[in-house]
Amino acid sequence: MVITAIKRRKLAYPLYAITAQEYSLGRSNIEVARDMLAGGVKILQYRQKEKSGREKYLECAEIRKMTKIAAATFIVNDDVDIALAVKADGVHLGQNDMPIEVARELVKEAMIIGLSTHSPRQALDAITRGADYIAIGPIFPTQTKKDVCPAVGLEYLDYAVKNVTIPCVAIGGIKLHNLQEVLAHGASCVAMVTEIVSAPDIRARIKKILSRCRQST
Ligand code: 3NM
Repeated sequence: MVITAIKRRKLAYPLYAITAQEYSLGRSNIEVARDMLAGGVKILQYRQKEKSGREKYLECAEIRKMTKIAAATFIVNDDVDIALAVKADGVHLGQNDMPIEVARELVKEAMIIGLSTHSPRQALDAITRGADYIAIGPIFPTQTKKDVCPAVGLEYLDYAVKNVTIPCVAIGGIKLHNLQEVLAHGASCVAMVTEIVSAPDIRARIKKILSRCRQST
C-alpha cells in the first residue's frame, strides 16, 4: 500500500511528543499539550492509560481543537473509537491492540495508523499489513511503558534506517543527553514522553530538543 503525500507530510517532523499525566508534575494533559504546541511540537500523541473513556474523549476533543489551531498532527494512542470521534489525524496501536486490518476497516484510508514494533520481523509485518508509520523501540531502557520488552538498542534503529521506507519514529528512553546518538544513527523523528512532560519548563525543553535536531541535519 502506498502512503499518501498528505500522510507523509503530517509525519515529516523531527519530534513526536507524547502525553502522560502521571509524569507531568501535577499538570493536566491539556496544560501539557498547550505547552508542547507553544514550544513548537508538530506531532502530538495523546497517551493516557488510567482514565475513563469519557475523560479521555473530553481531553482528546480539546487537544484536537488546539492541534488544529497550531497546524499540528494529532494522534490518539490505542483508542480507535476516540480517534474517530474527535477526527484525529491518526491512531497508534501496540502489538497487543486490535489488528491493523481491523483498525483500517474502521478508520478508512485517510487516517494514519502507526504501530509499535520491537524487531525487524515486526517491522516487516507492520508494513505488509498497511501501517503508515512504525515506532522503533525501546531504544534505551524506559519505565514509562509498563508492558514493553527490554531495550532493543540502536541496532534495530540501524536496521530500520537502512531497510524501512515508511516513516519511522525512534522511541524509548530518549533524553537530551542521548539524543545526539539517536540522531547520528539516522533517526529522522524521535518520540519522547518523560523528557518532555516531566520538564519543569516544557516549552524551553522542547526548544532545546528541536535545536539539537536542527543541528544534526
Ligand atoms: N512505546 P520515555 S517505549 C510509549 O518501544 C512507548 O514501543 C515504546 O517513554 C516502545 O520517553 C515507550 O519516557 C515509552 O522513555 C517512552
